[in-house]
Amino acid sequence: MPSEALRKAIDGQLEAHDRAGAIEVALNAVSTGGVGIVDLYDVLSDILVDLGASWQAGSTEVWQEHLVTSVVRNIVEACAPVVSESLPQPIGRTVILATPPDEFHDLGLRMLADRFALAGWTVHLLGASVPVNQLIDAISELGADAVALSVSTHFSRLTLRPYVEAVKAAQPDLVVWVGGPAFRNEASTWFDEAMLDISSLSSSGSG
Ligand code: B12
Repeated sequence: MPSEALRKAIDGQLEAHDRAGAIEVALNAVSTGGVGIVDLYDVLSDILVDLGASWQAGSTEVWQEHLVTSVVRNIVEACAPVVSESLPQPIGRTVILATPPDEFHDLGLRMLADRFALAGWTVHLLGASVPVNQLIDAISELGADAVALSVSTHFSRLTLRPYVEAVKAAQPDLVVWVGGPAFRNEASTWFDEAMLDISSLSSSGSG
């Protein structure tokens, strides 16, 4: 099923406020429709980005945004068995995923977790608003090789730098990646090695 057709089918279920229908369309697409998990997540991301723009323009109510977001989260969680079945051989590298304090956008991070898993990484998703000392403890305890931090708001982008510096001070050899909507238009003020192009991760979940 091409991405445009999938987008249209999911949009139709969302417009009808049909949670079960949206999940069914998505699961059918990945189980029998030849759609990869990564391709599905790209469609879901596009839906959310358009939703954010529509909310900002005042044409979508906050409750509508919350409803669609929660259906998308349902879809992602419903895909867990498909992701488990598609995992490649482990590559022997471990990544921790988190957002800094007061950054509550964690859905992108959740999708990113699956993208790392589909590329053979061992993944530990800590989720939203993780205090830096707790992240540092988790890095040691879980033996992480890398940390991927997601920020969506400009505010979090500002607080992220001291956060990353604290992590780097405690774990100088750790790879720290940053990403998310707050970097979409202005990545250049960050040091290059902190930016990861997710399309460079293996795409075993696509096609
Ligand atoms: C859903 C949503 C919410 C939900 C969050 C639900 C949740 N638990 O995640 C709720 C309703 C809670 C929310 C709250 C708010 N939101 Co909001 N939200 C969104 C929305 C519509 C979608 C976000 C999303 O899930 N996108 C889909 C995911 C899959 O995409 P993604 O995050 O970009 O992630 C992908 C990539 O970026 C990448 N990625 C992500 N992280 C990383 C990290 C690394 C290392 C790498 C390599 C890649 C990577 O991988 C993902 C998969 O491809 C966006 C719109 C948008 N344009 O993004 C606004 C948006 C992010 N929100 C915004 C705002 C302003 C807010 C609020 C301040 C609103 C308010 N006044 O209360 C609060 C802030 C809450 C907080 N303190 O965190 C603004 C941010 C503007 C800004 N730049 O500051 C946006 C852009 C909307 C807009 N157009 O204005 N929001």
